[in-house]
Amino acid sequence: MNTWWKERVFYEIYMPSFMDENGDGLGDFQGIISKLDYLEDLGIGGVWLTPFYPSPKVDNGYDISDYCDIDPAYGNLDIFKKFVCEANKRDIKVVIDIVLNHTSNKHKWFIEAKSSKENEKRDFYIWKENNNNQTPNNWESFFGGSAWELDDNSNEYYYHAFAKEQVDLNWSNPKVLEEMKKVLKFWMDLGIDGFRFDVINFLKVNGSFNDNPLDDSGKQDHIYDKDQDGVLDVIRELVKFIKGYKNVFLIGEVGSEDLNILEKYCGKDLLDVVFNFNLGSQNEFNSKMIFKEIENMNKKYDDYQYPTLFFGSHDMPRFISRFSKGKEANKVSRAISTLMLTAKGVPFIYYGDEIGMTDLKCKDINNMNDIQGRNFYNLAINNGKSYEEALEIANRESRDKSRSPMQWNNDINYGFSKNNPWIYIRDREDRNCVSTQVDDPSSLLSHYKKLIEIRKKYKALQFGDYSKLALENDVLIYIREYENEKIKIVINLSKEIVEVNIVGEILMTTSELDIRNKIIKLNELEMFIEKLN
Ligand code: TEU
Repeated sequence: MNTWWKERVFYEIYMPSFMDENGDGLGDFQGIISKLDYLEDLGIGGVWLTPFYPSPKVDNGYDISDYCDIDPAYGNLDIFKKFVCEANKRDIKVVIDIVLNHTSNKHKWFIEAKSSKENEKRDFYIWKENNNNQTPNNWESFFGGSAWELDDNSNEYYYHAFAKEQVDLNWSNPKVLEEMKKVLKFWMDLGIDGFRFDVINFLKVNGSFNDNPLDDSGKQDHIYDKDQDGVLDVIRELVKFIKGYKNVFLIGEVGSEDLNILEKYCGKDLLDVVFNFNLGSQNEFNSKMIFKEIENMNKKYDDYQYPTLFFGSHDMPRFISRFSKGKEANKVSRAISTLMLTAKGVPFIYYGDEIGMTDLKCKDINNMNDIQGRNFYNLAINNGKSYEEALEIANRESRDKSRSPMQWNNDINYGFSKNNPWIYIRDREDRNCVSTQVDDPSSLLSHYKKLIEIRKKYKALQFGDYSKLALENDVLIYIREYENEKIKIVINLSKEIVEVNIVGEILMTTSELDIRNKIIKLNELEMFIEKLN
């Protein structure tokens, strides 16, 4: 099997926020096309696009109402084809995000299913009869509140793991799989190179519909509504169908931080890779945890499995904001990006991280866009919390933080749009942007560019195994080897200054070199990459 994705650095584009060409305040495909040169120059080998399908956008596109079209706000199928062609010209592969677990409540399948209990699409979704207005069980939605919504028309509940407008499909019905195969083929025929499967471990729920247990703090342990028997069989079927058609890259979003669960989803006849949330989603910078995860992935994964390296996404606060408490943000970014682009795994850069974009803050609930934040706000108010308390909870839960528009320059709306962006940024103070960094060799953007250049040049950084992987006094040291090539990476995660002897050829460093004495002094968070002979 040709694993072409190991050679590439991927970049997540959050559709609403990358570049708005038509001036409606929302990103679009023409906008992305106009920035492909930027991505090529950075060395990006593949983009992951968040959902762009027609959608009421209750959850910014993760509520799809038509799987085989483009939302008019983002463009149309002709513009999409042009985008794929322009990306390919620059050797950029296209990975699209597909939500198989649920559809929008405005999808024609659900509209039909809702119309009557006898409708042939009824069984595309999960229904339970209404007994005395009690929800069928205690399952909670991941956006807060019950996962069951009563449909007045039929007096039955339907199941939704996320918003009530995101209705879970019934994957025990083989017709759902057949319909989805058509969808996947449709996009493969349009030339895409990969799928990112949203919450793929949620496809099946437990047929017993037993209550989920609660832990000591009253938090629900989701043991019956994800990772259920049969889900891997469905995935195997999907993989067989897709790979039999085209060697596209299959990435699973498996909502779990447990490597024992994650590893079940990738490998031979399964997905190519799954995101490991445990690596990059910590709230604080923790060198030991980061190292442990890199080590665990290396130990656990077999020859058919490959780690992912990602520290940011549209679902989590930016790592630069999480990790830089008490540390210099710029140095944190340089250290983490070094690890992300040189360790073993497929790297995914989240747009804007390469210029050091920080979290967006929300001071007024009326300016909050994210459904997760707003739902938790409403629950808090209903539970008697004050406005300030509820706003704090909403801010903790809200995913708006990492979704603010890409900062192309420091003009109005950061050069993202001629008009007010879809998300409130009027009081944003972050001045990190592309235009001030692109020609500055000492900028963070140049640091990313240089790392990607090195990664692309040395096969050891794409395919190599570790011949050494260690955290010594909080200094991360690893050597990656492939054929006769050996590349050594040292990142000082400790607060102390460390001195290391230079034994090979220095390819890159953020520290002052003392070439005469063949010594390199690394301050906190400084790094070097060395080619060993
Ligand atoms: O995210 C799934 C997921 O992991 C999150 O819902 C997570 O459980 C939640 O944010 C807790 O913080 C995917 C998409 O990436 C996300 O944007 C969607 O909202 C969600 O699925 C539903 O489609």
